Amino acid sequence: MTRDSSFMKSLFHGVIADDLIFPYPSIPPEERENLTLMIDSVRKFMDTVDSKKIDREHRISDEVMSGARDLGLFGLNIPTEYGGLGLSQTSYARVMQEVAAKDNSLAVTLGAHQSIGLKGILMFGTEAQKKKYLPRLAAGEQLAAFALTEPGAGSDAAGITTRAELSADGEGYVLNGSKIWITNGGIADVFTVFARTSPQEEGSKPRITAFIVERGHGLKHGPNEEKLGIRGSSTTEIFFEDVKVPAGNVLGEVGRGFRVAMEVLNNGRLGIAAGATGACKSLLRMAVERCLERKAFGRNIADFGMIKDKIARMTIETYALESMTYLTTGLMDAGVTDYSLESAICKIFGSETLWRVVNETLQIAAGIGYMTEYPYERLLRDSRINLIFEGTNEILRAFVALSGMQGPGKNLTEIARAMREPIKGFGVLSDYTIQRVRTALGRERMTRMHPVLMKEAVAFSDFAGELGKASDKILRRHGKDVAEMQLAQKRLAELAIELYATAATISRTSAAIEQHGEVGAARQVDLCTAFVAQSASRMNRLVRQMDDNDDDLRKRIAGKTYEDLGYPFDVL
Ligand code: MYA
Repeated sequence: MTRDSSFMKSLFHGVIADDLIFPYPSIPPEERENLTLMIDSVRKFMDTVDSKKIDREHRISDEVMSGARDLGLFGLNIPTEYGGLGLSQTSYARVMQEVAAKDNSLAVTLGAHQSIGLKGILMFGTEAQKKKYLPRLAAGEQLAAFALTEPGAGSDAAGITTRAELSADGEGYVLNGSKIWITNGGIADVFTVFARTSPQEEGSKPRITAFIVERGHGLKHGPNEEKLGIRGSSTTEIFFEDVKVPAGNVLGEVGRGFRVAMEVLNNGRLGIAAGATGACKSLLRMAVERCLERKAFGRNIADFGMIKDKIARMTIETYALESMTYLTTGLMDAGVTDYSLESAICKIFGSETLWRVVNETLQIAAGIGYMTEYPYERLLRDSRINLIFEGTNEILRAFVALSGMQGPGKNLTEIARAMREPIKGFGVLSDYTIQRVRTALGRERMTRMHPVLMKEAVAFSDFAGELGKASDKILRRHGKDVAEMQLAQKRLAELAIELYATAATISRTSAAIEQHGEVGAARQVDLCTAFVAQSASRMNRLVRQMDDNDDDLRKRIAGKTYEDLGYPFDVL
């Protein structure tokens, strides 16, 4: 396997790239030592943060911002030569996990700054751009924001209409348009802005260019939006009215800005998974504390089976989320360059796990969970956004399925061509036959797990075969209409999400057994066994529904409800 291989893209091809995910990534000892110290300081600092006050006042106080600055929290992922801490992806995620465990408004402010706001400069900036912008961003003297979304372009990122035209003197670009829901919009000084640099033409994809725009260039922002949650973070509209940006502020190549946006988002989505991991762990602690102190029918509620079931599920899913998040950051640290599917999967799984965990924690807290005096309802409000921003979970499911099928799809096109020219196409046909036979016979197996996890690995390998078969079948059945088959895409994406979570959990647990022995790692083995069993039953259902489903019925019902503009029936 090479650095540009993706574990999940290989899996869609029916290949289990064991060597990418085994052994489970670990942090080098010297980095671990620094990270432990850092985590300790961040925890102490976060204990001083009053989240209730932030939520009530709709702003993060100057003291909190300055405490974060002192700890270097604005320059975690910026290399030391530009004044940052130069943390690896794994250490960055681990620190953001601690911040999000305590306060989501601060996590989102720091995340919008580093995960996406300045990430374009890190990934695509020239040396001059890095030298100019990164030191002040690292120190937290300036904040960064990422400006892509527009009123008519949310999920459809390529549909933006903000224009950038070459200025009359040819020395820069003039930007006109507006962006909405920009995190840090009211407080940032440096914006990564995406604008079209080709005229708007019916049916043709625009050429998009990324720019570094300074507030001083003339960009304006609207008032802070009133939001359901993460109320301490700043979310505003921003406006460009003849904003002149020097040509030296083009980020990456002119016309290649869509790629900049996608690569930044691929990277940024892991911040949500890391934050969700932190939030889940802290909710679990709160839920357990509540279970142990609350009595009903003369007993602790922790004794009741239905409560134990909730706590067990929350623990199992948090374990799987943590496993996949740090598998992915480990892959990135190892230099793997294509992690777009893995990071989208982590974002979906992370945001949905957190949503279930926060909901169950509130349920365990029951009456007090609903009262604003306690933190549960705020945590519920704060968590909801994760299913929406950095790509809604719906568009990301479509992305996972379509992007995953792209490889097998290309294969099928080549096969079709080869069948028209059987002699020239012999190589392609025989390769394809070998791959299909391999998949059909189920010879692609996970082999590098610890033997204790043999049963789990067999389940993984079996369902991995099903993913290959399912994508093949969907592509043959729908051809190029597959882009319209969203329910098939959803099932395929869900199968892929389950598989990645399963693989990560097996890999991490294998490493735990190797390190601590079977007895020492017994708890992790239980979590892994339970997760894989639950996941396998979900995968079974998904595979069955690939052929046996009521998609058409549901689409018909939705169609009628649209026609009636809602629900038309009354009992009386
Ligand atoms: S920021 C705004 C977030 N917005 C989005 O995420 C937009 C979602 N939409 C998209 O991603 C795209 O429009 C989709 C494609 C995917 C739908 N990596 O024809 P195409 C390539 C690499 O499919 P479209 C926010 O919310 C593709 O291969 N390449 O494109 C901030 C093709 O290449 P080629 C990719 O149909 C909130 C080309 O692009 C990718 O137009 C603040 C065209 O593809 C990819 N992913 O749409 C967050 N996708 O031409 C703060 C496509 O070569 C977070 N391509 O074949 C803080 C966190 C911490 C707190 C946590 C607390 C718990």
